[in-house]
Amino acid sequence: MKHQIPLIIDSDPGVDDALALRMIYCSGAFDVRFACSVAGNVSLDLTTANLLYLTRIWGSGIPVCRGCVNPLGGSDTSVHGAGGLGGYQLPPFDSKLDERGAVQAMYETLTASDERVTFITLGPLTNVAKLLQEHPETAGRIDRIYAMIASKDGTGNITEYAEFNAYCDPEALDTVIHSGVVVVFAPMHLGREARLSMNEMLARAQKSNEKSMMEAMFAGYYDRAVGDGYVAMYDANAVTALLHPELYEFVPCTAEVNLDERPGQTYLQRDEKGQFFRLEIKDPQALADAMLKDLFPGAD
Ligand SMILES: [Ca+2]
Repeated sequence: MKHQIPLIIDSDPGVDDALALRMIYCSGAFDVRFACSVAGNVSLDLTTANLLYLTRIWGSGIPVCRGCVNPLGGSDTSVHGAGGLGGYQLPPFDSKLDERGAVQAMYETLTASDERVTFITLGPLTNVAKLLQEHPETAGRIDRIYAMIASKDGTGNITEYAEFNAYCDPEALDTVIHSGVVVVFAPMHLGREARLSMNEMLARAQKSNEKSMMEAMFAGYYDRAVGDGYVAMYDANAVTALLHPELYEFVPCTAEVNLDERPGQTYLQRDEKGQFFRLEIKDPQALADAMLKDLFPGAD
C-alpha cells in the first residue's frame, strides 16, 4: 500500500469546504489524524456541526474536534447560506465530538507522531496560530501547511483589499507567516479559475441521497465571482495540490499581511529566496477534470 500522508484538516464548512472534504475523505492518499472546525463561513457552532456531519457520512471514524472562534467568523452567509451548506439542512444525526479541543488535539498529534504531519487549512488560521503561540516548538513537526487563504496581489473578495479567510483573522495569518512553517498558499484567484459546473457534479453523483444533498447545497449557494451554475473551488486547490502537484506551478514567494488600515490585505510576491509557495494553475481544464474524478471516484 502506498504511504499515506499524515494529515490534520482545519475547516469552516462552507459549500466549497464540503467538496474539498469529500475529496480528502474519498482519496486513499491521506492518513487523517483528525479534522477540526474554525469559525469562518458561518459561526463556530454551525461549522462544527457541518464538519461533524460531513465527516460522519464521508470520513467515518475520523475524530472531529471543536476549534476556536475569531472576531469575524460567521459573516459570509450571503454566499454559503444561513447554515453554511447552501440550502441543505442537516438531518438529525448522532455523532460525538472528540473531547479534545482543536489546539490540544494538534499538540498531542504532533508530539506523538513519528513523522512530520501535513496540514490542510480551509478557513481562517485561528487554531493553527493558537497552537504556534502556545507551543512554538511544534512548528518543526509540521511538514507543510496547504492553506486556502490570501490573495497574491492585495485584492480581495470580502473587502476590496482582503480575501475572506485572511480578513477573518489577520493576526493569525501573521503568526503563521512568522512561525517558520512552510506554507503552500492556494490564493483567492485560484478558486475562480478552478470553477466546476454544478450540472456536471450532479450528473456524476450516483447515490440518490448524495445527489439530493448536493442539489440542495447548490440551490442555496451563490458566489458572484464565478456566475450562475458554477461553484468556485477555492478550498479544493489546497487538496489537489497534494494529490496532483504536477497540475500546479509552485511559485516561491514571500508573504505579508496588513494588520492596520487594510486588515487582511495580503501580498505573495514571487521571490526565488522566499520561504513560501503560492500555487498557480497550469491548465484549468485538466484541473477541473481531476477535481471531478477526485470528487466522484469511479463515476466515469
Ligand atoms: Ca473554507
